[in-house]
Amino acid sequence: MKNYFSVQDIDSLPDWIKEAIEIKKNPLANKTLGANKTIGLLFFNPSLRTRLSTHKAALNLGMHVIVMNFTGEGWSLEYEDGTVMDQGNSEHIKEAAQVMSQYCDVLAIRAFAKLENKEEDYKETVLNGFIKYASIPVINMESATGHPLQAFTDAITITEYKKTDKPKVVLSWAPHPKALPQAVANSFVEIMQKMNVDFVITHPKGFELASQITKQIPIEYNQENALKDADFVYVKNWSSYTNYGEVAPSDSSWMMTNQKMQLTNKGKFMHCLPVRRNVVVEDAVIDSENSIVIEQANNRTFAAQLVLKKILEKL
Ligand code: SN0
Repeated sequence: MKNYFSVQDIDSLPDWIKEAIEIKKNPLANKTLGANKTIGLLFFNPSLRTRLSTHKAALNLGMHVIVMNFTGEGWSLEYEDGTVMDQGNSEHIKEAAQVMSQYCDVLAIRAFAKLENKEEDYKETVLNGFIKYASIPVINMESATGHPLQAFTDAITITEYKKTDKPKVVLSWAPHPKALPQAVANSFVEIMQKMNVDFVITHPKGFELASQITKQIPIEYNQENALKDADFVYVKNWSSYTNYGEVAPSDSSWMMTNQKMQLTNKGKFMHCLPVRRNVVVEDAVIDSENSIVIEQANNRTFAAQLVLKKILEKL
C-alpha cells in the first residue's frame, strides 16, 4: 500500500483489525521503525482527535512530526491546471506538493468537502492533487468524501465490543444545525460492507447517501424499526447528497434518546465526535454505560499507527 486514501486500500480487514489490537497492547513495540522519518500533517480544517492521535501514532513509531495549518497560515493553493492565477490563490499544488515531498517522507492531509458543488467535492481535488504531485505516500485524514482512519477505528471498536459473531449495526442519521460532509458516513458504510455484520441505515427521506456507496445495504426510513435489537448504534449527521449540502429543517425527532435506545439489544452508542449534545444525542445516552465514544476515540491512535506502520514498511 502506498497511499491510504480510502477503506478500499485495506487489503484484509480482519488481519488489519487483529494487528491494530496487537499494537494497542504494546504501542511501543515498533518504536524505531520510523526513526529519522518525518510525517507532515496538513490541516485545511479543524481537528482534535485526528490531529492528536495521528501525531501520537507517529511518535509511537519514532517518527518526527511537522504540523501545518492551512486555515490562515499556509498560502491558499490552486488546484486547476492552466489557470491564470490572478485571483486569491497564491501557490499551485504542483510546486507545494513537490516541495513538501522533499521535507517529509509521508504526508497526511485533512481537506473537508466544501458542500457547494457535489461534482467538485466527489472529484477529491485536494487529496488527488497531492497524490498526483507528491512523490511520497499520502494518508487521508478526512477528505471531501471519506474518513478512512475513522472507519478503520470503528471496525476495530465494533470487533472489540461485539458479543456475537454477526452483530446488528445501525447507522442512524441525526439532526444538526450546520451542513456537515457525508465523509464519515460514507467510509463507515464502506467498511461495514467488509465486516460480518447485519447492517441497516436509517435516515429521513431525502438524506440517502450516494448509491454507489450504499449499494445493496437496506435503508429503513422508520428509525424505531431500524433500532430494534441493535447491538451498535452509530449516530451521525450528514447533509443531503441529493440536494447537495442542504440541512434538514430543525427537528429533534431524529435525535438519539434514551427511550429509543431501549429498543436496542443494550446497544452500544457510537459517534466519531465532536458531537452536539442534546441535538444529535441526549446527555443520558452519551453519558450512559453503553456509550463507547471515549474508547472509540482512543482507538484512533492504534488505527493510525497500523496505517503508518504499513506505509513505513514499504518506504
Ligand atoms: C466533521 C464531519 O465531517 O462531520 C468532522 C467529524 C470527524 N464534523 C464537524 O465538522 C462538526 C462541526 C460542528 O460544528 O459540530
